[in-house]
Amino acid sequence: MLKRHHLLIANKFHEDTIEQLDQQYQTHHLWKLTNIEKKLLIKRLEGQCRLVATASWDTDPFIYTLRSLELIACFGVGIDGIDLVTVRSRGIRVTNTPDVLTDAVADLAMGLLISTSRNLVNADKFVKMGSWQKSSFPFGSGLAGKTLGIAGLGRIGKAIARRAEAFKLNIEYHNRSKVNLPYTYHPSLEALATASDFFLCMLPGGDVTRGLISKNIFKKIGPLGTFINVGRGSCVDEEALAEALANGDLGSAGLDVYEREPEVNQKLTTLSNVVLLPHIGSATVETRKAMGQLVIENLNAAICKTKLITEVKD
Ligand code: NAP
Ligand code: 8YV
Repeated sequence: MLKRHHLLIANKFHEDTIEQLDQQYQTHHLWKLTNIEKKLLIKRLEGQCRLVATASWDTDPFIYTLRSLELIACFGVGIDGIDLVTVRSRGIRVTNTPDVLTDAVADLAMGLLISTSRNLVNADKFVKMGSWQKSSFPFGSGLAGKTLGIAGLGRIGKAIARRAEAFKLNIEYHNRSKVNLPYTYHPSLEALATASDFFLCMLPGGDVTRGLISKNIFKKIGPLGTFINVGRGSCVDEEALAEALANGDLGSAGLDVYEREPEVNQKLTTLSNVVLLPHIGSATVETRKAMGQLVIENLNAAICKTKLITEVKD
């Protein structure tokens, strides 16, 4: 019944979901086309297609050339890949996939905390390279009694805090506004960094947070401290981070996200005091399936003219 509706898919965000969308809609796979072919497709779809599906943190700007566009259904919660100025000025609605990925991302953040504090990646190499027979592995640092500072105590930040409580960490945080939870609030990132043994960024991307975490923050986290980023790479001055890790201003780091993914600052890849993951916060089979389901439900709601399930509101 829905097959008569056109759907423009910007990128290959999740194969299983795209297969399901292919069955329900007349889909058009934008990422497979040359620029000339894209232009011709958009011209052909004008007036007939009003729906786009895309990854949330990255999209193809060609989607905005479709003047009949009414809804962008994003796969992902952080919508920094979407041109908010354009969508607001044209009244294009946007949906994302909050909550269904919160547990997976919070689990990964805890994984990075333990990997960095106990040096797990180097410990694995130590055993595999036969070094255990020749020397002993250096001690790590414990979590219990230390302070975890969370920049961005939103849905995922709170889920991390709940997990961290079980590890006996003391939780402090910074947001633009205070939340009603018994954690210490800091009105600035600098104050949070000063208080933190482990400073964890769970901030969204976009212009407002771009480059907020820089040299002065790393100095305040300090030579015994750890910086974890599971939010967005754009929040961080990556060059300053690599320098702080190399010169000892910052003790260690664990990163899931980067300034220019999938490119990673070459300096970071040569350091042994940083754990680097390829943006896998939500990458479990179950979570990606749930994210895809939410994309489909939002598109179906738009077609049926019922309330969108998870519309992004300002
Ligand atoms: P959320 O519930 O909207 O939480 C965002 C938090 O950041 C809020 O508490 C917000 O509080 C705070 N915040 C926003 N802008 C700020 C600013 N300029 N200064 C200080 N605090 C600010 O979102 P979420 O669901 O937890 O997701 C957070 C982000 O995680 C996403 O946007 C995405 O970038 C990232 N993410 C990464 C992965 C991964 O795979 N690594 C997966 C999912 C999500 P205030 O509004 O009070 O400031
Ligand atoms: C990505 C994420 O969407 O939800 C977000 O904001 O960063 C991730 O879940 C995921 O990598 C799929 O592209």
